[in-house]
Amino acid sequence: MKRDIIESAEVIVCSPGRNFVTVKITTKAGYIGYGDATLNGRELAVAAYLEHYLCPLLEGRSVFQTEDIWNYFYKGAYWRKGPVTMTAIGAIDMALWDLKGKILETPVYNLLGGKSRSKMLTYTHANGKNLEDTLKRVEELKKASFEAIRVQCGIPGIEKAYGIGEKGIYEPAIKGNKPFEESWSTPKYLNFIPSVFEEVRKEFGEDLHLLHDSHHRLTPTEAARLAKDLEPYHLFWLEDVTPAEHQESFAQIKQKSVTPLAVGEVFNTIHDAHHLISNQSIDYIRMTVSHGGGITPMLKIAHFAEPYHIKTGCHGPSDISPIALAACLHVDTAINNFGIQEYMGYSETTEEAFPHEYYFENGHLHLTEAPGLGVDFNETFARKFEYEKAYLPINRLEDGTMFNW
Ligand code: EZ4
Ligand code: CO
Repeated sequence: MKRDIIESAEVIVCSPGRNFVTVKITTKAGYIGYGDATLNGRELAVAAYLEHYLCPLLEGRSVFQTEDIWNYFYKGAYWRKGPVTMTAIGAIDMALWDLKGKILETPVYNLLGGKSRSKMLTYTHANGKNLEDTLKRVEELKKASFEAIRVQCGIPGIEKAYGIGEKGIYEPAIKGNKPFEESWSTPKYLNFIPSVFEEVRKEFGEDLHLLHDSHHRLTPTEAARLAKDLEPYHLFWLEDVTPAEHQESFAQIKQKSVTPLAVGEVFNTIHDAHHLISNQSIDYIRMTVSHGGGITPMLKIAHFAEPYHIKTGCHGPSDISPIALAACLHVDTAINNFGIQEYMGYSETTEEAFPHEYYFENGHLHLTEAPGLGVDFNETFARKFEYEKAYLPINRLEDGTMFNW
């Protein structure tokens, strides 16, 4: 029996710690590969796309044909791109790479170029309600060995700003039948944020890598002001300064400031970023391996970015499962132009549902020699937690105008 021929592909929707959509592909010889199809707040749309349209076409295909299968789904749908489509394709792609590694008894990174490094510089989030709280969290994360920290802070006068967690845990999707409403004032934000970084540098010195996420809220002019105001604090990067659909915006910002720019967590194909890369308007490309169509396209994007001096900084929120995080880490390990890996961490329930080989130590994520992606799925345990609808928040200006979240 040929070990690489697919017998079946199944979609599992459940909520071990939070909602996750997992693809399980089984070969006729009994090998099992896993992919992550979680798209925060839109999970069932991806599950339906997979169940009705992609999974039934996999039976009889060879898991080694990642390039042909990816294009079969991408070109073959006629309707291209979009987060739902690309997350669905991405989950299958990831599961196929997992299977290739398991069948060949080697970690996936060995199939992508081999080991380019032994560990991945990793950043996590400090989300304080106020300055004091933020400084405290930076201190805690430094003690926990992080060398790179994304610093967010509650803004005086804004009741519910982006990225601020209760008791240290930040989870943007909230269970219920309607999105939670946040509010926003760009002037208040711009007037306050530089003072946060001034304080963080004063307290912790120059050696810590500091990052910040504006979460798509500024115009190019406002973004340039912030980037310039933050220059004295030498950020590792400033993330998502403008809504990223408009690629030309970034060239304007780049001309006005030397603060490094990162973007890409909502991109789903190279066509969202090709001008950004070829015009050298950004410093880091941040696509999510799962939402960007999987390992196959992420590898191409990283290679495309390399001659333009652009490094990767893959999105690694807690709303992609450990399977997708592992997929990031295998790409990170294999490419030359790796920059940094985001890592928000998971609840104990999520950890139990997805036992994994990767581990965090001394500010870095590490992979082992385990075959495939090195993440298992404890299906019986995970299925005990039923899916519950949860939405990402929406965001309004203080006068009620709908704004970018
Ligand atoms: O808002 O993953 O950099 N990280 C982020 C995340 C995203 C969420 C959306 O589901 O911006 O927190
Ligand atoms: Co972000």
